[in-house]
Amino acid sequence: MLQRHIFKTLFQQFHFGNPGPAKGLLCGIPSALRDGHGSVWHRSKSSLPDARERTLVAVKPDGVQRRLVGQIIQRFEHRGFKLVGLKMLQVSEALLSQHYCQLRTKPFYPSLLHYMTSGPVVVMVWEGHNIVQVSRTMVGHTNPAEAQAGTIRGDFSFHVSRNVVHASDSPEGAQREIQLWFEGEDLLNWDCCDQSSTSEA
Ligand code: IDP
Ligand code: MG
Repeated sequence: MLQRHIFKTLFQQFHFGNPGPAKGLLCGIPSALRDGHGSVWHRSKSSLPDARERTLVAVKPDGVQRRLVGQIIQRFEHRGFKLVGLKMLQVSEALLSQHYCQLRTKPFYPSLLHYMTSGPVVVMVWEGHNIVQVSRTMVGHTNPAEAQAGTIRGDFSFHVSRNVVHASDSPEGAQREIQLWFEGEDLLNWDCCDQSSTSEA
C-alpha cells in the first residue's frame, strides 16, 4: 500500500512537475530525494589530489616507422588519461643532449643519439592521476627483454637499443622534460566529458 502511494506520488511529480522555476526531467523529483543544494542523488565527490599530474611520453623513431603511434596513444586513452599536447618532429642533437643529459657519459650515448635522430618522433603530454608512475608501468622495463608482456615495450620490442617509447621517470623529470619539448601555449587545458569518472573519487 505504502509502495503504491510512493509510486503514485513519483509518477505524478514526474509527469506534472513541481511548481517553481526549475525546469527539466530531474526537477520533478520530490524534495525529500534531493540533498541540501538541490542536486539530485548527490554523491560526495572530490578531485583526486594529483589528477592534473602530467608526464612526457614519446614514440621513438622505431615506433613511428613501425606505425605504432596509434596503438600507443590508444593505450593511454583507454587507461583514462587526457592528452594535453602532441607534436611530431625531427629532433635535434641539441635537444636530445639536454633530454638525455644524465646519460652523456654512458658508452651507448652516441648510438642513442643516432637512434633518436634516425627519423621523426611523436612527443606527447598526458595528464591524469598518478600518471608518472602509471605510465612507467605501462611502458615497462627499459630493457624490453625484461619487460613484462602487456607493457608497451614488452609487447612491441625486444632490444634496449630499440625500445619504442619514452616516459618520464619522476614528477620532477616530467616537469623538466615538458618544458624542454613544449612551449606553455602548446599545452591545452580542456575538460573531458568523462572527467567525473577519471579525475574524481
Ligand atoms: P628509460 O628510457 O627506461 O627511462 P634510461 O636509463 O633513462 O631508460 O635510458 C634512456 C634510453 O637510453 C633507453 O630508453 C634506451 O633507449 C637507451 N639505453 C639505455 N640503456 C641502454 C643500453 O645499455 N644500450 C643501448 N641503449 C640504452
Ligand atoms: Mg629515463
